[in-house]
Amino acid sequence: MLGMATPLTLIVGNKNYSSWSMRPWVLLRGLEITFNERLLKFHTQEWSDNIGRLSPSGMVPVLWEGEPGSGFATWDTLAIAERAHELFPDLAVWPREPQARARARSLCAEFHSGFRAFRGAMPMNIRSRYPGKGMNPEVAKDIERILTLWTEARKTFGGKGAFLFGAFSAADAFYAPVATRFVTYGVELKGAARDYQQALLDSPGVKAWSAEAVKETEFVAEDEPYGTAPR
Ligand SMILES: N[C@@H](CCC(=O)N[C@@H](CS)C(=O)NCC(=O)O)C(=O)O
Repeated sequence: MLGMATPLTLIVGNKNYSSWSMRPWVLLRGLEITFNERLLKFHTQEWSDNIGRLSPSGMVPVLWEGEPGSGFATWDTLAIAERAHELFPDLAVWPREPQARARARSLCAEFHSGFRAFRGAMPMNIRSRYPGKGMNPEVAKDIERILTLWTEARKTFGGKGAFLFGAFSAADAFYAPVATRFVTYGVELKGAARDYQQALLDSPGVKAWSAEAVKETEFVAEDEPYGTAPR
């Protein structure tokens, strides 16, 4: 694992549900960057007692350099990816080739600000299986666009590597929760898109996050449009 003088701490939410938290966690882990984790579960006393101090935006994820709460904070997934890029210039958080780097940023930004139908109807829920749920014409259009982004990036920039831009990068971390959603909602992929999805699911960061997600038992109603709260 690679380290740096100032310790890093990532504040995250529930691993089963928090797709935004998953992204920087998978990115740092995938690039073998050493960091501490502080998990605040949604709708708990621990969340209410700490979120104001640990998150300037009141949301997760947040990356702290130094002491969480008094060190230097970077919040929002896109900003965290950029901060990691600056802190670890040798690690290729973004692809090294300028056009590939620009395209990787486009893919992340497009997901960050878009795909609302898909995100709303198929919220991340790693431990659950709801095949067929959430599909409608708007969601199908979003999925088609995602698959186009994946296959074009693989074809143009993938080279011999298994990821969107060859080696694992922030772009893959951004689409990790998409790969797990396709499993949850039984969206079957074909060809290059399927191969890429599998490479992502098999990548060390995604495997490690998912292994912890499936052990969680908390039921968060707003992320469970198809589930029933346990009694
Ligand atoms: N644009 C933000 C989105 C962060 C976000 O929506 N986080 C959710 C969890 S996945 C959250 O903190 N929700 C708690 C709340 O809104 O109170 C990012 O990219 O980091």
